Amino acid sequence: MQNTTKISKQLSFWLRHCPQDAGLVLSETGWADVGAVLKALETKGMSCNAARLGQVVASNDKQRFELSQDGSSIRARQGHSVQIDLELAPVTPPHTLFHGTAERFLSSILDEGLKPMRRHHVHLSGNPDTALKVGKRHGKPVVLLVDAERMVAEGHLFYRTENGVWLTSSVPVGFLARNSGKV
Ligand code: HQG
Repeated sequence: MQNTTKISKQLSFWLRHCPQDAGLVLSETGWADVGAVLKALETKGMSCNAARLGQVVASNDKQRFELSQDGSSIRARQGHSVQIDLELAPVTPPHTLFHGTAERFLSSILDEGLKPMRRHHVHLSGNPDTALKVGKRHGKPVVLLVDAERMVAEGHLFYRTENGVWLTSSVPVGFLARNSGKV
């Protein structure tokens, strides 16, 4: 059976960024047909059946995907660059959230604040450890503190995905700090 991580990475690519690579069509809310996904995996030499796909979804370390109740559709829970509506309702965040990034991005972040870059939203973490891991993906990590409480007071909206990632449209620099003080 095909390696779980390999299937998971392929699913992330298709369901977040490039459904056309697999001939998939996502619904407005990001769902793809499981039968079509299994066929596409087969074409890529990653043989998989519905039960195996269920295991890949259930065992995913960050719970990146979800299956519809009847098992006929699958979608990514966050991280899209393709335009879809995740149907999330705004929720009140904890007073501080965290963003892990790399040192080399700091000067640009200081100029522009946090921007979604190629995704739909800026991704924030509920705790500094998770943010550190996210930052390490990009280089020497830095964890920024986000004054979510004041952002809410000033009208910014926050969303929380089912796998615990906090999303917002952007974070202006005035809401950012480092542990040592203001950035
Ligand atoms: C940086 C993973 C320059 C930003 C994680 C980040 C997350 C700027 C990078 C999810 C900037 C974008 C997302 C600015 C932001 N100037 N750089 N103005 N504003 N940046 O990968 O947050 O494994 O798109 O700091 O767990 O690192 O994919 O975002 O370093 O939840 O499921 O631009 O990806 O989840 O990088 O990670 P990304 P991210 P998955």
